[in-house]
Amino acid sequence: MRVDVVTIFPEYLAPLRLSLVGRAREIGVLDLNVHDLREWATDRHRSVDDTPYGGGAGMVMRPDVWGAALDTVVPPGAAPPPRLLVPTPSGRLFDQRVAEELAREPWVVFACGRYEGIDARLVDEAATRMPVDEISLGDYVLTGGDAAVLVILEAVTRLLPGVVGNPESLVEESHSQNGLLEYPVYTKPPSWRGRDVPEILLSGHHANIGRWRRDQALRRTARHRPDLLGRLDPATLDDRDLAVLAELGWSPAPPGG
Ligand code: JCZ
Repeated sequence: MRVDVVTIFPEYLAPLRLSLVGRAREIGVLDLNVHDLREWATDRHRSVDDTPYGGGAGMVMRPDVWGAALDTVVPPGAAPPPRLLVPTPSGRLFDQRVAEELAREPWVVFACGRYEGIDARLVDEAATRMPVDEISLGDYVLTGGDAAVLVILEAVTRLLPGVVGNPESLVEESHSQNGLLEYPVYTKPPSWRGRDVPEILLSGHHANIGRWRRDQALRRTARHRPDLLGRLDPATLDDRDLAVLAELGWSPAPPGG
């Protein structure tokens, strides 16, 4: 997978040399190129922003500088074109489904804004030449797109072939992507500061352990993410699930909504 990132803070992406993303680059499954937007600035001060039309606080990134950058990174006529991702709090929510979708792309370009964001014409014009997604990590405000790119790239890179040392963990993870939060995990020592590992996990009884873990996942989901319970397919819930959920005061929606 080829990835280009355009930013005014190329150093912000330095952690991408480390850890899992670093390994992905070493083994050649990720070709990551970081570009300094100011290379496409044309004035003496290398400025990339200006005051907003219509007034208001802060500065807006200029479409002409961004347009020149994208023309270089994505030469007109590049076929097939890359997917352009623009982090913004007003974008489509990033989640594991989007990560899996992106992991199948051969080429992704990130446009990292700062200040009050990028002139809206940039996305409109780019969309005439390539698929564009404005993408949000969630309902909170960052100072720029760079931290979002770090997060998105980590989530995507670990899905690329050969990056995660033990591919079984990806398989297990996709099994556990049953719409519930993860069950709690434990390791040695068996007793720590007066707290014992739940006895059932030491029992070696795998069916009971599986059931206990599912109960825990249901309880955690009800507590932290009740919105996810509403999205479960009732056909995936067995009698024991329904009993656990009923105890928590939750019952599935009747079919047909
Ligand atoms: C550019 N401010 C880009 C994205 N989920 C999320 N929160 N905040 C952002 C974001 C904020 C930004 C820019 C200027 C992304």
